[in-house]
Amino acid sequence: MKLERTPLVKSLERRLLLRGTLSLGALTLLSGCDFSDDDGVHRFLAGLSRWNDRAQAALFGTTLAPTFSEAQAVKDFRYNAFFGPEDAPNLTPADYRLQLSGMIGDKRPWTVEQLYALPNQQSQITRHVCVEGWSMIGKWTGVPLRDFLKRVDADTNARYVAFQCADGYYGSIDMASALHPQTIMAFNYADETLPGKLGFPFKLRIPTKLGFKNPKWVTTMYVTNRYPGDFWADRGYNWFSGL
Ligand SMILES: Nc1nc2c(c(=O)[nH]1)N[C@H]1C(S)=C(S)[C@@H](COP(=O)(O)O)O[C@H]1N2
Ligand SMILES: [Mo]
Repeated sequence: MKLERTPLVKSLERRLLLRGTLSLGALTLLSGCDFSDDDGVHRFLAGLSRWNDRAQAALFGTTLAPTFSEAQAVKDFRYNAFFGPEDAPNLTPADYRLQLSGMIGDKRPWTVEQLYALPNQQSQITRHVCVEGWSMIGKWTGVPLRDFLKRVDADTNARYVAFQCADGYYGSIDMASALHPQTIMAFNYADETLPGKLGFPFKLRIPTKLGFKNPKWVTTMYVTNRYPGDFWADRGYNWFSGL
């Protein structure tokens, strides 16, 4: 098949390559669509948008988690961890430091005060879904992880961003999920400082993923190309667990 390299074809191919997923040639084989002209590409895109959002996410990485109104958010959010609330870590600002390691240019540790002073903090009212069979809508506020990664000069071409927590929990996400606009380091819940049981001084809030992919009490963040492991994925759950 001959590929006409029209601007539309070029832009689609660029997106596919950026996502590191498929070449247009491979997509042609998979979809059976003819991309030899703009008409073919348009037909494919129209079919795709009728098909499902997940496929678009794979292609364009722009799937947003649904958002809700203030009235739908609960004030007292449910606690969950692999232990009871009485054993939840109680991190104190005087002693806390967020440690950075791996493929990060500026590895200076962060105090709570420095984290909480970060600019461009954003609120989201989203649904947290736990695999154990409950979900809840809440309001979290914090800084986009992608802002923070840029600020500390993280290598955003690396594959993973990983987290270690004060309770021994650990997790990791792919770089595309880390750079997603709704992935935030959440410092507040319901307009108040994040309470101890919900992860003080911060939790990763990733509304495009299941609850267990939202680590609380984060003490170390690192960037790596080597699979870092993940508490629940290492116990049989799907590692990606998201949109
Ligand atoms: N450090 C840490 N983070 C964690 C967990 C945990 O046990 N330890 N549990 C995960 C799971 S399974 C869920 S559902 C959510 C619960 O967050 P919540 O207490 O804010 O509801 O935290 C996630 N993050
Ligand atoms: Mo969960």
